Amino acid sequence: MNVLIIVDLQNDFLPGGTLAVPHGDEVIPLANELQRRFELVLATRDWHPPDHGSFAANHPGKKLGDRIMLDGIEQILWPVHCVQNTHGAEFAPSFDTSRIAHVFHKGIDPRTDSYSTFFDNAHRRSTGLADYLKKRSIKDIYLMGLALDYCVKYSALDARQLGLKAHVILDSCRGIGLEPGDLDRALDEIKQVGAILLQSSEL
Ligand code: VGL
Ligand code: ZN
Repeated sequence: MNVLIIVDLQNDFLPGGTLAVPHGDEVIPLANELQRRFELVLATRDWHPPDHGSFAANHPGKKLGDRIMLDGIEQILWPVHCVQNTHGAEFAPSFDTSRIAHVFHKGIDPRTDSYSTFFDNAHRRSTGLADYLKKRSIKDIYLMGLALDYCVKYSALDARQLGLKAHVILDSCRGIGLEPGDLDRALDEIKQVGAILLQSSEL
């Protein structure tokens, strides 16, 4: 069975959102179109409580982009984004969610961030996606969405660690690019672990 996993197409990651990924909205028509070519469509949502430790606003004296230690691991500080049950955390209005079989949530624990759609950044807590795939004997996944250099990248790395065949549909992703070169470095890391980069036209 071929599976499409659509990562974080939420208002806060789109232009006008609090953690807008440049040109993030451009992948929505592709997300809608690509779903028809897959037997199973899954999606993820970044889903933070208001007191989440990745928000700069929750660390007086710290600013956006600062790096701190959070529960034993390094954490970049972000703007408040994707707070549970707020408009920013909702899927983009033009994103067709009718074919999504299950939505996995991540970043729920206030003390640990979670970029990957499989595990939190400390690899302590699972989102349930790995078990979901295993139960259905799914060994092959296709990833798309936001952001290429965070959630998509770490999902591809974890997928490989789990022994899954992981594909990243490049033209269906956009990155944050906090530092110059981040996007190229993300692509290198994705390739290095043996994930396959492809374009939607090759599907
Ligand atoms: C993401 C930064 C913080 C992402 C989530 O979805 O890529 N990036 N939280
Ligand atoms: Zn987040």
